[in-house]
Amino acid sequence: MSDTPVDYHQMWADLGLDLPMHDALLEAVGGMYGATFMSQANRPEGMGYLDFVMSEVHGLRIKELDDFRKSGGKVVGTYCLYVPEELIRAAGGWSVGICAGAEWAYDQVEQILPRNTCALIKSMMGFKLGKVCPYLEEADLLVGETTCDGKKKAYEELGKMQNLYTMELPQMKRPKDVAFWRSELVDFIAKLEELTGKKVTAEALKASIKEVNDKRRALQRVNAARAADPSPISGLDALLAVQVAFYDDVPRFTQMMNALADELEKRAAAGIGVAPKGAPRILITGTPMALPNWKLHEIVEKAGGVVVGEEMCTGSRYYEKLVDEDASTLDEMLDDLAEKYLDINCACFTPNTGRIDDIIRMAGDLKVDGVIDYALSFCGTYQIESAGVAKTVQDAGVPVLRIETDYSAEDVGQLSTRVEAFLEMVK
Ligand code: BJ8
Repeated sequence: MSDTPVDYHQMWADLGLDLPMHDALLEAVGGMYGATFMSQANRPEGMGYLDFVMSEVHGLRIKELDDFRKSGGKVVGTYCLYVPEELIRAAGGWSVGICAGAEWAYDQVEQILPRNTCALIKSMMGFKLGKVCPYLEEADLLVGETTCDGKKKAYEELGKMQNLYTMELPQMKRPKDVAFWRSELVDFIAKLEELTGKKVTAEALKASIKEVNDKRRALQRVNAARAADPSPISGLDALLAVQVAFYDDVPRFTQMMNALADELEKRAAAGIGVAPKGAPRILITGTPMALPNWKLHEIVEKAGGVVVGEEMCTGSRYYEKLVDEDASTLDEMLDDLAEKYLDINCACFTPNTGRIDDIIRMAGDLKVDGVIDYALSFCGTYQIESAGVAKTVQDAGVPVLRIETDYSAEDVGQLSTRVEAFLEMVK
């Protein structure tokens, strides 16, 4: 970590970014980050690493990707949890999750996509059309997937602008669907091998399974510490850790998250928290919160609550399940990968009862006072699940607040009022 600021404008220009717009984006995100994260009281010292990563989010990390590519490496950009990072790494590539958490270039997006498209898809398109995302431009290959209809069709448009491969994801989880998904993994390996020029060997895949599992285990430790009252880490900081997990260097991130977990475990044992003991404890479930979407966590925590868990793709769905590490042949490892990945609970599947089971289990483990069901506007799958989720969780004795929103700041006042009333009620 050096104190001397580095000027990355030439690197961004070489990537084809729109420099004035990109400067404006960085300034806006930097301002938001300062106001949202640095104003929190009594943060764990280990968050210094994530503060640093965020301060270099389009700088040092992009330089690392740039250097990797200049030495012959390939970068693969992904948008969904179902795309196995283990396979990308086993083929010698680096995987980066592409952010889609801010409104950008919607005027251009709405010339291609309907206005009533969810914010996540509009943002994914806006970063491309507005030429402000260096991760996108560093990606030698983007990987889409047949999850919701909006994403599926938006990938067709994105594929006209960049090298994009789409994986076909089944919509059910029967044995024949697992077998089909396994065959998609085999095709994906062939695509990756063609891209990187490297064979996916059993040895390489075994190593990458272990490496990615280690990352998930570190996040499990960080999140397990949130069961303490008071929670030793804010929901905002814990959310940030998972958001960063999608694009940071894997071994380095794992090491830093284990150090953070060591600190959190000590804080929990000593009763040190970020909010007073007894502050309303909230579990959030729903659509993912891609960087830099911190809106709902900020609202909850500014209102005096503490978010202690996220049942979402930027939360437990990312780190809870591990790939079995006992396999020794490529075939066995593919079986394990297919099984683990198809076990993720997404509303694009029918039925999706595993999600509700997870919410109830997490609500108990984390001793939550209330659940907030969060759906992006125009996300049909999660919006339709919302009523059923609320009923089952309420029947289990946990109060639920249902929220539908987008990435704009327009409804922050109204949402704050509803969240404040909810926190008052659950206590
Ligand atoms: S595994 S949740 S990351 S698909 S919010 S784009 S569903 S209309 S994001 Fe997702 Fe993979 Fe599932 Fe997770 Fe469509 Fe809904 Fe928009 Fe969504």
